[in-house]
Amino acid sequence: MSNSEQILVLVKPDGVARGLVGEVISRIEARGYVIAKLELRQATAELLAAHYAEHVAKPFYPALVEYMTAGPVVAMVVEGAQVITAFRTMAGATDPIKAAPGTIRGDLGRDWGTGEIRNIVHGSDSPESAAREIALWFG
Ligand code: DAT
Ligand code: MG
Repeated sequence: MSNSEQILVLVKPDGVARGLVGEVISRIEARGYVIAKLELRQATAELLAAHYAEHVAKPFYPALVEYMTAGPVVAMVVEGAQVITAFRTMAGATDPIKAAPGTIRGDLGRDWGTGEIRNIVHGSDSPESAAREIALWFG
């Protein structure tokens, strides 16, 4: 029996625009995880409202939607045992200026002075979130 799990990973519009798709994929592959699905997508406000349901009512949400619809994202399903915990550790803290060196956000991100947090990647935070988000993006 396999204890493999899946996570939804997004390379966000800043990551795509800055040419960091390969870097993110390289880190995932170098770690030994498997990309099961991958697609370049333009997120819509409707998709994001479902994806970020927990944040819709928060003051930063309008800026988050503007950021996330500024250009295409690369959506991926990544597989492997404990991949959710592993990818969240690889991504680093939500705010790139607090993310540890060695993480995707800590190595590749910064505060751009635009007001919102641009942090290159999304990764589902639990098996339940992953199942919900994979259904939203790839269902
Ligand atoms: P993560 O992406 O680390 O799972 P999250 O789910 O709490 O973080 O937030 C989702 C996105 O929303 C995050 O990537 C950027 C934005 N965000 C979260 N908290 C924020 C805050 N306090 N101020 C501005 N943007 C925020
Ligand atoms: Mg989150």
